[in-house]
Amino acid sequence: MTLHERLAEKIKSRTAMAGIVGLGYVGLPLAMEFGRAGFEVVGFDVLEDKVASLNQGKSYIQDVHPEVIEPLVAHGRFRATTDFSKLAEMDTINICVPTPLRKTKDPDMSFIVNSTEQIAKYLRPGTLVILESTTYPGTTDELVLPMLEKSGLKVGEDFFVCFSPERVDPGNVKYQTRNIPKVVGGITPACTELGALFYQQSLDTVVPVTSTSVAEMVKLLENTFRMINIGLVNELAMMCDRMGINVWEVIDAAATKPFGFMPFYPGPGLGGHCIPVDPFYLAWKTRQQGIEARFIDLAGYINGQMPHFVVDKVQHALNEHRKPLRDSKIHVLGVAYKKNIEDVRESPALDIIHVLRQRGGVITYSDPFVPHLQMDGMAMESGDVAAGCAAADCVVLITDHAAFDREAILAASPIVVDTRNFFKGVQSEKLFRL
Ligand code: SAJ
Repeated sequence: MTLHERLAEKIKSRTAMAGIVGLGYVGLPLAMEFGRAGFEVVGFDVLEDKVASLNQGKSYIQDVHPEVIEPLVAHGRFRATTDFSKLAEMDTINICVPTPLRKTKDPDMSFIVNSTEQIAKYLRPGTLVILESTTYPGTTDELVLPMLEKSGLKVGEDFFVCFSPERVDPGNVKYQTRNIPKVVGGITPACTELGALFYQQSLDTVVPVTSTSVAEMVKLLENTFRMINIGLVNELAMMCDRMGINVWEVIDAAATKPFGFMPFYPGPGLGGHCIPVDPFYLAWKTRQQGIEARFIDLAGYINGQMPHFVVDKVQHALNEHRKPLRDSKIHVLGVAYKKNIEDVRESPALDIIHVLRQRGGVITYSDPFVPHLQMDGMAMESGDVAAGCAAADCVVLITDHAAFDREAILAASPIVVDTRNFFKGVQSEKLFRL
């Protein structure tokens, strides 16, 4: 029996030991799906406290509920460790670590490199390694594979390597890890076959593609598509503002077109750790090939302008009420990067607060998902919505959390700048829309 056949048998019988490196919003839900499918799963992370809480059956990921993780831990189906030597016992290893951008918009590959170094140290014949972290096309072939081949093992025969993009949408109740189609591409056909077979044991739909680069590019197309279309509607919003046209009404009416159109909406800027980041992995790589990713650069510029556009809108609203921005009290509603979640990474609210302060604004905020906010060396606490609005000279709604009460906010506020069309259909002198 070849190593390929033996691994296939272990996967089909679910006796393969499944390792996951990186237990965040991607790795932990994946570990749960592998565990629920019957695999014994070992999660690897560098953070002791995360490992300790997971081994007590506690989850720190909003989409992983106690009733899922507790039984898996209790029945020994899932355990977490900081001991990377245990990688030597794994038959499959998924790498689910962050791929941030540096301030220079260059990729920070350190998490992938450190994880791969650990895997290379303990790599055994017959192991399947799958990179899931979003990255530039070529990473798996050019960076990960050479590090693993230092072991002397031959890919496609002794061990197997794939790339499979993560498509986790935190907080999305309809689409969770199990029912989101999973694209997977291997270094060799045997790698792709084993990668697809592995995911087929736990996930509803698997989409094999012919190479790791195709799989890497699929993810970048998905998120670049979003980022550029958001940039388009943000530019449209600035045009409509100048022409006195309600951009929200324009988009809603355009969205009635039953084919060939997909609505995107203007906003205060682009937040999160995917959309503002992923396209610049592609831009960085194509620049090395002598191709400028002009759509990406332009959309990045436009999206980056939105926080300033919002601050100008606040200044205009105050001006209409004969108030300078300097020393005015501004109450910010919502600081998370999108509604109904607690993540503030890359949130445009942080940029807006920073610029408002630079222009002399005195800032308070309310966000039911973000009780504390630390920025510019200052610690802020989320305050009561009605009280914050009533005490302010101007309220600016940045994140349209469902928990916010439209009527109560409008009643309490002297002026409201609405960056999300949260007050759709409401007519009021107090309201200023993007
Ligand atoms: N945004 C707009 N206008 C829009 C849509 C989004 O301004 O029309 C803003 C959001 O407010 C946010 C940022 O863009 O600040 C990103 O929003 P997002 O809806 O794209 O949410 P993310 O960052 O959580 O993106 C994730 C991505 N998932 C993965 O990468 C696996 C993305 O591919 C999904 O399409 C997206 O969730 C989703 O659809 O929710």
